[in-house]
Amino acid sequence: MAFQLPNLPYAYDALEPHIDARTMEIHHTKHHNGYTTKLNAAIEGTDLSGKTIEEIMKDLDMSNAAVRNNGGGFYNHVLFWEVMSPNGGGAPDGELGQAIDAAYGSFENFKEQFSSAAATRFGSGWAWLCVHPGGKVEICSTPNQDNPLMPGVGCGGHPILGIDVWEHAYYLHYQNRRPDYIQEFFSVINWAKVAAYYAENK
Ligand code: MN3
Repeated sequence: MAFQLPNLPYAYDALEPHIDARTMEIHHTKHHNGYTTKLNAAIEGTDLSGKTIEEIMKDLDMSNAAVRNNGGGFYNHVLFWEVMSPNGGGAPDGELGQAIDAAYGSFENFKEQFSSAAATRFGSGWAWLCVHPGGKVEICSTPNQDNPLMPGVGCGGHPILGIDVWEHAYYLHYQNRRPDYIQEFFSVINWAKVAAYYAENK
């Protein structure tokens, strides 16, 4: 069974004005679709075919550039769409909120450090909030389409929140103003979904 491009859980214009409809449509139908197609081509007829995307990520041969780039691209964007919502924003409460406070002192300090990780990622990549077994959370960042599930990326735990800082994620609307895009991303974070990923993977 080949991997399929998932539908977005909202309309392309649902995240306006924070993320514009044209960016969302191109990002989903061109970029994510491209990673999906190329991932399927890369694993067809290999022993990776039939595995889940998480299995493929965790056992990845990092020298396999086609699966690293396109499998990462597939997985990362599936998470990205899910952790955004037109009803998003605010701050997490419950056990996720407590874990963030325990690690970073306050939500405001977490926001500052997460934003810094996203802003200072040189070139293309992602910033993440991950959870380690036991429930500790950690911010980290990876280049290109790498992610924390991959072996040896120096960014541990299971990702529960990710922001795409490739220019294709923001350039149409924000041009070179990546920090403005990161600020607006916080207005669409679906903390209920992030909390669910936290509970599943802690
Ligand atoms: Mn992208």
